[in-house]
Amino acid sequence: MNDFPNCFRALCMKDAQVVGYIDSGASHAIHPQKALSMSPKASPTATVAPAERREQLAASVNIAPASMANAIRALAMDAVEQAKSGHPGMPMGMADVATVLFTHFLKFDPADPAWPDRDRFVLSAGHGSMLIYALLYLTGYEGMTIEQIKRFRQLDSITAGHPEFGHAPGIETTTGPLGQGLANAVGMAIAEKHLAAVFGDVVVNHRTYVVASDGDLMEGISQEAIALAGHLKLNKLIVLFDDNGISIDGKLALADSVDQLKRFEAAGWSASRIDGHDPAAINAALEKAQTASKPVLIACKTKIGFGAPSKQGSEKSHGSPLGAEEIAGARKTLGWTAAPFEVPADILKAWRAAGARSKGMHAHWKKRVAGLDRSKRSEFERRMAGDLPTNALADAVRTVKENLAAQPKEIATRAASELALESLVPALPEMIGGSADLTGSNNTRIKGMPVISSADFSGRFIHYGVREHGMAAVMNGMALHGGIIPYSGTFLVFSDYCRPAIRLGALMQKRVIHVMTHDSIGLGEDGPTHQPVEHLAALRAIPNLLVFRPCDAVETAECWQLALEARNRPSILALTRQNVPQLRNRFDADNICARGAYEIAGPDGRAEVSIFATGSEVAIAVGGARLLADRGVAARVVSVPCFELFLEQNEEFRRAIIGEAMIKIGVEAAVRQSWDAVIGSDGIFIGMNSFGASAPYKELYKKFKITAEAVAHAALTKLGKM
Ligand SMILES: Cc1ncc(C[n+]2csc(CCOP(=O)(O)OP(=O)(O)O)c2C)c(N)n1
Repeated sequence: MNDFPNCFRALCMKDAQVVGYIDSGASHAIHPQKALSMSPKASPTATVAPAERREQLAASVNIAPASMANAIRALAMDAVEQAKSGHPGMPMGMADVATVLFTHFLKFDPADPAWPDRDRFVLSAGHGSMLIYALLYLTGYEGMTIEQIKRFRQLDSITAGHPEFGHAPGIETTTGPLGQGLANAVGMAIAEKHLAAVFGDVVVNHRTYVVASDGDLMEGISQEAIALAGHLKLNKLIVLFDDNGISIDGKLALADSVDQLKRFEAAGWSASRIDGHDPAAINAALEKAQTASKPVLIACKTKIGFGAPSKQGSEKSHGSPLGAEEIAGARKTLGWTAAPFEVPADILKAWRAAGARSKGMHAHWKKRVAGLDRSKRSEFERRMAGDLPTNALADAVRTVKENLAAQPKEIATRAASELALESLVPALPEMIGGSADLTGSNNTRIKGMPVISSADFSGRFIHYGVREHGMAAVMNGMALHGGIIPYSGTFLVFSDYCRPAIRLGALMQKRVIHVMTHDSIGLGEDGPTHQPVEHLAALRAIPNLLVFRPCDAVETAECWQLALEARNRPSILALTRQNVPQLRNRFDADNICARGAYEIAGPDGRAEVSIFATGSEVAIAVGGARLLADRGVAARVVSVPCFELFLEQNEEFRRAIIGEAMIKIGVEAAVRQSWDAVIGSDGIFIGMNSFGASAPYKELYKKFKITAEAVAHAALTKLGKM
């Protein structure tokens, strides 16, 4: 282990034989054979990175990698001990792998954690959070101070129990729910390929590295992510598997006997196994991965809790403090004499040098960006900043609404969504669509929309396959990467299959748009397995998620606009399979859905009854109001396309919308839960309280008594007029 620096020096000397050339005023070096094989299209800068990395290695490494890794181990032990909770075993086991990655391969600049062309590092095994906190501290990220490490898992520290995106610089995604990070990384790798295809590898050329554990690989979502990555040949995705054979219950063999190498190979990956405590082997595997033509799995055989005298290799080091005695023993075994939370100056210096490794590359990258054609540069910068193109969205929505005012359409809201997309997709090049094998049903692919494939990543649409959970997490990854607004489709009933990823998207405040069609019993014949009943309520329960259920084609366009403008939250667009009438026939320049609810129909004078409805049930509510009018009862109808936006409005607005009618009725072909906030606990609710049934949809509405007649009947009964 200790002779690793020498092995590295040997590598560097080998690199002395490379050829040099000039690019953007910067001198780089590449292997002669690579220079020969480069296609005219490929930028020379695309292949230069490994050589640059090796060059920089010599400067930074004069401390044995084992000592650098021990700094991670000591910080992990000390922080978990001080917090009296946490997971020391994983950081101690993966310290050697992380050391080689961060000191020799990872392209990153602690001074600019948001550098768009940095390599992404995803700690999918988020319980090992002290691994990333230690790395961020050691490599010199501002803000990740030793004080923060000492305050691991304490209120208001940036060192939360599991890594949280946005809390500390250098954390690319929130992890903890196993499997999610791995799937996010697939999204990041797709984003990289797409943006490189659009803007060129002169400015977009980075890798995505993942540390994943047994738990990550046991989770079902990992299969979805791995299969998609293999299919798309994401060769810049490198998974470092912490192959320690231990999980919480004990030996992995208790529950799992999958041959992971074969599994990954079967999915189209390149897979190998190495000794995860041997820096030379780690280095060789990572070096090989730089030129892979497929995604790469490196199974790193490690010992959980490496160095702990009695707990190494045992689940006892997984998720609790080691204890003073064990820590003292580990310090002895590792030869670590520094006091708790102290890193010897020479070791810290070597780490800081590793943190400065990519500064030259960063500077060269900036020059290359500056050298871009002006409009391309500003477009690249706009997209990476997440800004929408000026006026493009408003103009696109305006066009759709003007057309609908001129020529009203009685269509399903899923078809209205396609209509909106026909204007939005060309106007917003950052939109990348998709579907989990329901493209024709979700209407998420407009005519002529090119598909992303392993041969061509410049497309705009992803066939995710039947992989809803993976799809939702991949979209989070694309949004986290930046430069892309992902949207995709499935049936609303399958939002359950996406829920963990939707929740994390909301927690991370990412703009991800989930088109979910077939949003009620209105889907008809497919029956109760496909008819969402509790799903709207369940989605509305997720904080920071916007759940839109537009009632017609105009509302659908407006809800699309709101979802796209919501920079810091994901959205659900719940859309019908069945046709609905266009209720908004007058052109409104304003986005009437923006405040979540509005009166869509009402009497001239005071209303005795207020009927609130969403989606396809708004037309039913309007029908109910008409029947009431026939009986001399004045009723108003309020469309509520988005509960969350409505409930955020000030009290005055909410009061005005809720109105003063004594009788309040809610209509939605779903369960009542979430409706009391609008109609009050004494309001009348017309909806579902059981699963649906298989039949033509009009019959189902009658069977479940979600009809204009039922609305009128309920109001008249309450008024004593029946
Ligand atoms: C989806 C999900 N289920 C369960 C857990 C709780 N949990 C945390 S770590 C872990 C498994 C630990 O085994 P492994 O992934 O091999 O990590 P190691 O023990 O090697 O650190 C579990 C079940 C979780 N974080 N996420």
